[in-house]
Amino acid sequence: MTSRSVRILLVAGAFLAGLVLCFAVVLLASGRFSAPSVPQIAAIGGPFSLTDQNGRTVTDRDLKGHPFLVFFGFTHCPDVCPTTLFDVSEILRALGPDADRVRALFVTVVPERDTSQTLKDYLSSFDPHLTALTGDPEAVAAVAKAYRVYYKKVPLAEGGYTMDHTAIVYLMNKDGKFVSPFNLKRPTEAAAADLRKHI
Ligand SMILES: [Cu+2]
Repeated sequence: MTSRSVRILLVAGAFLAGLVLCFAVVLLASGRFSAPSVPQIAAIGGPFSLTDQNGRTVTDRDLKGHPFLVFFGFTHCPDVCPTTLFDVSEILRALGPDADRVRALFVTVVPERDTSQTLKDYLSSFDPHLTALTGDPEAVAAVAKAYRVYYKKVPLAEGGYTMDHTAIVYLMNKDGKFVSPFNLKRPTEAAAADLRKHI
């Protein structure tokens, strides 16, 4: 296992541990384990305003009425991001005409390098339903925080840098509420059927 995959696992592990902890705290705070309402793990996500690969503004309001997948990364990512975007592309293709009723967002964590034009070039390798988002570093940081996404610049021995980042794909429902991490480690048809349920 490369040190990169170890780091990614650590980041994912820390996130899930945090999620479980939140969940436990909510249940404890509610005073019983058979809480009547859905626990407040829905605090993932929220309002945002970013710019897509065509230079258009996209906000959370544009997503209302559509379930969506959202994932954070960067175009120079050597493996996780392209693999994820490929998997999501396959799912969108499997959805057929229903792909128009869902959204799939890729948010860069390196907005100073990943401009709209860079994102547009990058997306040409993937399904045309994908939207890539960039913006002011502060706006991106705020969205990442809302999704509890961790990212950090890591200098490389040979010069330049790479990014550690949370590799979770989030499934959000058509009201913009967090449903669950979206599992890509399953047959494409099963993942597509899962996403279709939320349309
Ligand atoms: Cu990546």
